[in-house]
Amino acid sequence: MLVRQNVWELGGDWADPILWYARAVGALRPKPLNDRTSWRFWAGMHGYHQGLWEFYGYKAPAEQVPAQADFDEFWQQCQHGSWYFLPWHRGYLIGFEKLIRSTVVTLGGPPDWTLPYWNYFKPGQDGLPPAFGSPDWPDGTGNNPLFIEQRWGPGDPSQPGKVFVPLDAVNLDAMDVHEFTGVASGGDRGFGGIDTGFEHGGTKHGDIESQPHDQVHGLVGGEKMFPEASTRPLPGLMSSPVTAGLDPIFWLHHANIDRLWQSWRQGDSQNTDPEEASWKKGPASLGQHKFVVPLPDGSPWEYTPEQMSDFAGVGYTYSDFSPAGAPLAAVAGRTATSSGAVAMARSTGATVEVLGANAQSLPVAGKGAETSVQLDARTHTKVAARLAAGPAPGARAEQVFLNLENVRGYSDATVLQVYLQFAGKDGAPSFERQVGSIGLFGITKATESDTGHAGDGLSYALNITKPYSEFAGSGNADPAKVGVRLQAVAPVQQSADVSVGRISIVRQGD
Ligand SMILES: [Cu+2]
Repeated sequence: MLVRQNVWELGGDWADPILWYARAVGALRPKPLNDRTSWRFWAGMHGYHQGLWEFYGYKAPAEQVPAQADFDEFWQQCQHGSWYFLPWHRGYLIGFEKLIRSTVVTLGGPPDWTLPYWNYFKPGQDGLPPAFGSPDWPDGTGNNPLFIEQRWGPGDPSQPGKVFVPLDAVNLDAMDVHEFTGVASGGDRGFGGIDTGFEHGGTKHGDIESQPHDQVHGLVGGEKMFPEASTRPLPGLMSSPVTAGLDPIFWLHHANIDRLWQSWRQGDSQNTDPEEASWKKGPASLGQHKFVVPLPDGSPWEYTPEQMSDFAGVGYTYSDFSPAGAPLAAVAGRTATSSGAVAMARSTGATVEVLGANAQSLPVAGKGAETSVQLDARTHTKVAARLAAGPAPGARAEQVFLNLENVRGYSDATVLQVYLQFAGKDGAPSFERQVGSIGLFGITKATESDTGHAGDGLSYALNITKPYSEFAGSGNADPAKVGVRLQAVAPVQQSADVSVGRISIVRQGD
């Protein structure tokens, strides 16, 4: 059995699996764009953007993209904002790992090469693995193919390409959500996402996709700012789905997300993959695009979510399934009933009701933005009573969500920490809680209208049940106004035109 290992624990910055990965990447990079086994062909299967690829030197203007038949069959397949997010990426990783392994063997390396994973949550491992942040090979010669200059996330500006994941911007809250499939209407998005057809760029991301997947993309890729106020920021490769597959770290990040999927399934008997035929058989069963990647010999391999869901049959495992690799510090926004037990969230068929919303579209620039949501007093009283009583036997747990709807703009790397400010009655001091963070990975694509997409932007749902319970149970809560503060991890440029169309608070329950 092939075992995918923790990249930080392979036995050195340039341990053999990393060195062979670098050699394979170096061998696949110069291959023609239209070769099904080239580095760039594989990145194009995730997403493609002619302008950015040419600007960054991944495509010469005269170079031909794959012939139409190959382009249509293989390219631009990545599933985001969909319950296919996890299974599509699992098959994509399996195919990629086979290609790298066969390339490693051709170069004289080990026949059991496996893709390592990067678990940024594990203490001391939040930094980009050193081999990826060094312009040089271990012998000091340059041109290390694992090094990418266009990583503009947090780090030491004197060492471009070497970044870290700030742990206060990421969390594993999704691991406590028991339902795979979520709701699109403002409640829980589910661990794995909402029920869609083939969805290359959906606007409502599932819980594990939103966090930590999207955040890590934007935090590693970052963006380059320009002094001219009118110039839009440039996304780092990892910051946008149309360039992410070009960065060799992409695959180690996705191996970690893939690991978390299996870790979730092992974590609780309630955590199961969808049973619907439309999920199991994939979009091909709906008459839509199939999931297909080339094998190392170039022949197509079609796969279904059902095959990907059978973990015993996928041909690999992981060295460790603990989500963080160590106990995690408690996080503020968790789902909890008044008794402190984790609420069981049955999303399907639940009632979703709006408690209140802010008045108008909110521009986000510089350090962030603030607004407030006025709550309907009667609905608030009902929610407060249900949260205090806890769920009746067999009933759904009452849950509360903060929705950030129709977020638009041109800054895929932006990460916003989200805070709620609750006011007390009669001038009692307000208290503030961080309730999560959102990463705008995919926002440019979601903002531009194209065939099949209206340019509605991305929409997020954060579970605020715990802080809301605290607020509602405080005895002198003033529901007239709940403050919402968005704090940017890195300043948001004016030219990026980031805005939140509407911010609402909704309840979900019976
Ligand atoms: Cu990704």
